Amino acid sequence: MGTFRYPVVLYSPDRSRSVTVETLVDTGATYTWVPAPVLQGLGHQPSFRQRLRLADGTVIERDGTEVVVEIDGARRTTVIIFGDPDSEALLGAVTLEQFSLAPDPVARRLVPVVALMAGSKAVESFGIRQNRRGGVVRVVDLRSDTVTQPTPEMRRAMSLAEVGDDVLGEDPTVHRLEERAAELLGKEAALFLPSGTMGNQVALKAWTRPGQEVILDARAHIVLYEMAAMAVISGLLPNLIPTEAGHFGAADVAARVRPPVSYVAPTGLVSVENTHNMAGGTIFPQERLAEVYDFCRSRGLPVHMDGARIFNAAVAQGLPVRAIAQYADSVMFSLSKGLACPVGSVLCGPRDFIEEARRVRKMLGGGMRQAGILAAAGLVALDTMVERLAEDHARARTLAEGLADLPGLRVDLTRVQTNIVIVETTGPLRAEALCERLRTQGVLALPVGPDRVRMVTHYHITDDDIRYVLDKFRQVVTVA
Ligand code: TLP
Repeated sequence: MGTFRYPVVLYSPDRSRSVTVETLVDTGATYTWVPAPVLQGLGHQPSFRQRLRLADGTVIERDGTEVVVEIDGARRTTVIIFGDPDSEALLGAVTLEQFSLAPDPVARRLVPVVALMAGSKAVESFGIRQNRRGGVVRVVDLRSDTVTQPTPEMRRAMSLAEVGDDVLGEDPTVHRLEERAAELLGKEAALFLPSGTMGNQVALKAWTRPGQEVILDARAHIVLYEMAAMAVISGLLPNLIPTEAGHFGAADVAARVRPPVSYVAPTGLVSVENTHNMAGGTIFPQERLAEVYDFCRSRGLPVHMDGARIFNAAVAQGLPVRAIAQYADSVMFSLSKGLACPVGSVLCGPRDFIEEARRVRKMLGGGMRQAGILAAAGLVALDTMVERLAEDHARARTLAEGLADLPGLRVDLTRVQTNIVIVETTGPLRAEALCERLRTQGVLALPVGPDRVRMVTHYHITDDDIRYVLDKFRQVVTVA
């Protein structure tokens, strides 16, 4: 045990360049100091958040990434923690086991890890600015839960994933994810896709034929944010239901179903969104879903659910996800939002529908080859990231309640049911300007209308971040 100088060879991310640094190695804590400029010079950037347990039991989060290093002639993949060596003596107190094992993707075995620490300059290069005293100004990114980074466990699973050519049906990890998803949602089969948009559009095309109408909410993601794909790809017309909270009943559908006559476009599908993004993460009430589904069945109309955030709906209602999915013939859910995967969504439904969806996915260029690398993260997400969504919901609630008290802002607290908070501006400060002011204070939010700002809580947002955001809001709304 002790601290001594030691040569460490560090490689650039593509391994084309290397630098040897003589650095202090602390054998007790198995960490090494590496000056930030060295890491920056090699092109390293933080790529995930790492939870660290200090000797006193406190858990902190820091950015990290993986680098290949050579120590004593042996190459290994190791974790870098981005911190500020001047102010953070704390890593010295990190318990050994936090850093003692990590998978080596090349050797496919666990190897000892040396944690390296980069100074605040490297953190700055990630978009986090320094204040005048040299401390770090943090950035709290509430623009979307899509900004989440894969967890270290996902990265490990990805690096070790068994893969094959999925277009040839030979990727065992994709198969495992599809089987797991189908089982969880209570459907016969499932299909892994690169995005939620593709999942929705594949479903629309697989259920309908050109020249039909789709009944759905007027602010559905499929209507507002999918590039008119239903018209372009599938030749469909939307038949819109204007809603306040994103949900509707059987009577609303009944009023829009076209009669079977030769001079109107027939209704081909009904689509629901749960949770509803633009209504503020609202849950489609179970009784209404059941009512819509029963009505559609009686008319022979399929129901698709854009369940990008269905796990939020399930956790918030204390229901198994299949209890929600039972009221739709097909359900698309996203892995890359609150579940923190880098890429991916899954479409679940009857076997013959999924077979057709597989053909449509290929037609749209969504057939992926060694996709098990991505599916591996999905499997970790389903095991580890679902129950914790309750934390995001609690934080969204705290944020919404704090904002509701501020002048010039209005929040409909009845709509804050999951991880989304939509705040309306009521004074002269409009959404764009408010977001710009917040940005200069290190808080990122998304304007979703002239007077509406959306904030989404997620895996990287802590209780302290919420206090910080409320504090910054207080400052920016009280400055004229
Ligand atoms: N939503 C994104 C943006 O596109 C608005 C976000 O930041 O919330 N359905 C719903 C309900 C969604 O919210 C989204 C993405 C999608 C589908 C599409 O998923 P991706 O982005 O994977 O194509």
